[in-house]
Amino acid sequence: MLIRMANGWELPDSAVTPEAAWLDRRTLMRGAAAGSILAAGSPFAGAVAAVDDPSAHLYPAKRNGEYSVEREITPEAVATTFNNFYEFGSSKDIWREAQAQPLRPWQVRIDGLVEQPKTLDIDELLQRVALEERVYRHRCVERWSMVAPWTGFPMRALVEMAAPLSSAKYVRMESYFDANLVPRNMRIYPWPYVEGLTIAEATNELAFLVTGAYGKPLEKQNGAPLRLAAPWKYGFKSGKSLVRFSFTDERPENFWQTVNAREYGFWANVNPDVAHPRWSQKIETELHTGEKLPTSLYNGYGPWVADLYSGMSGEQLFV
Ligand SMILES: Nc1nc2c(c(=O)[nH]1)N[C@H]1C(S)=C(S)[C@@H](COP(=O)(O)O)O[C@H]1N2
Ligand SMILES: [Mo]
Repeated sequence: MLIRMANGWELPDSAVTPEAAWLDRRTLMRGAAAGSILAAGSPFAGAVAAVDDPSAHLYPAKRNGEYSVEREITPEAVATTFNNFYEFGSSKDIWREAQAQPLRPWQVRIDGLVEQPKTLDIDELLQRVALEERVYRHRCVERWSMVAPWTGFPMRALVEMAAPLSSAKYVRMESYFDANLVPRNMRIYPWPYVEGLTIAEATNELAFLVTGAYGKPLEKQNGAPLRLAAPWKYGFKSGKSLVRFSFTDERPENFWQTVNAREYGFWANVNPDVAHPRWSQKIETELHTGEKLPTSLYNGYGPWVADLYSGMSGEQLFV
């Protein structure tokens, strides 16, 4: 079945249905129950991933207390069964389909305006960085939110390894793409998934490359083996299953911008006072409780990132 696209490319209807209809607590709790069965040893559980993953011994990593969140951490079973990962379908219930995502061998290509293009093996990369755990808020443009204990390393470390030339202004991030894994009805999308940050954003201390969560290697549905967490921006900025970092002097056009430029832009910083063309952004629904909570400017991370945007009033910073 083809998704309905009234104005060309856009998020499907599920994204605009009032939460009450789709963010059904019982559905989530059923997901939660499935999650606990998983933890008990289905073939998709972390235990099996640990055997295949040469870096599994790096988890759990020590928590960095500087990024604590006053809200409760979202239960793992919820965070791993309610996901956006369009490569595997447009519903939130794609965690089973996402098990088709390969994790090893995994090479990360670094190219563009750098001293020397290079290819890094994920496990070599993990040897060269210090993993830490950070508890971050995560706010989707569709108005659901969660709090996740990610494990990873500052993106700044990868930028330093890349040694970009001074002419580089942006980093374009590309997600893994295998047309054979994408369901037929999703093949019309402009793959691969692409996102971008300015170099200043990518080297801000909050920009975090995630390889694990909940004290274990990352689950496939959350973007294993390498995804971004840029918690002051709407969730779509944080690309999953990243394979390529290209340094460039041109602002990258991201996936959702290509899909619908009227509704999605480059900056996509969280702001409760700037509505999406089809819905207000003032309130978010906490995934595991269904509670409606107020959204904060920069998702509460203003002290870290507000300076990045001073004097940029001509830019659409919140779209
Ligand atoms: N490659 C890829 N990355 C992606 C997406 C996607 O569809 N494909 N969805 C984005 C969106 S809209 C959100 S909200 C987050 C969801 O992350 P989570 O499922 O781990 O909560 O991933 C982002 N990264
Ligand atoms: Mo999202």
